[in-house]
Amino acid sequence: MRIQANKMKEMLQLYFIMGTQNTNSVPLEVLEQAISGGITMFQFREKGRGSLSDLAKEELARNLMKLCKIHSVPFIVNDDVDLALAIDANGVHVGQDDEKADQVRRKIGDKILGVSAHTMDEVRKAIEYGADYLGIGPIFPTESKEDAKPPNGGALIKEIRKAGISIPIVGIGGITAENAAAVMETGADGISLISAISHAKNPEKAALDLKLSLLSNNRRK
Ligand code: 3NM
Repeated sequence: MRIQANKMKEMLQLYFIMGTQNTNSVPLEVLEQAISGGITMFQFREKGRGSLSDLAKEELARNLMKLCKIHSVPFIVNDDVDLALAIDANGVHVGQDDEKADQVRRKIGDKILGVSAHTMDEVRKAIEYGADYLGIGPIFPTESKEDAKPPNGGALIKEIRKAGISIPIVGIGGITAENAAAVMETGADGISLISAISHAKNPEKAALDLKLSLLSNNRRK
């Protein structure tokens, strides 16, 4: 059975993304601290200069996933469908330049499928192709993705909601504890981020601060 939208929205609240290229520390330790700080989902995104491949990538993925399993944090693999299937991850996230979402859906059955979208056309296609959630960004300028588009994600999330589309949405790009509430106000169900946690001196505190900023946003509603 495909994941239900309300359960998906809960998982998206504080969605941490990381690969070895995003930290100078030990990835397992960063993830462990992020989990202690309260992240609700994790994506393994091993991409860009100096990233691992083949067996080294798979071994790290397995170790990170083990940690997530212990703490009941869903584990998503970015782009690499074969890896997600080989290790039986909870799902896959693809961008517009990766394998097409309808093909991915056929391969992964009922596992979670996330799709990055940057236009209304991409949003509608992703939904038609079977996305369980959309990643919309960048909301703010980001240094974690070399080919990131100009920031405009906040406007797109508002447009999606104005069109009456209720699919679970997570905002991405330059999100911090200071601007997280503004992202939620556009109509997002959660925030996803790399550097706000992976570059933090204390990833546990960074995750906690992000969590608190979401809680204070809920109270204002
Ligand atoms: N995707 P940080 S922005 C992985 O716009 C990714 O689709 C984006 O990293 C998109 O939280 C981005 O450090 C990088 O800004 C997010």
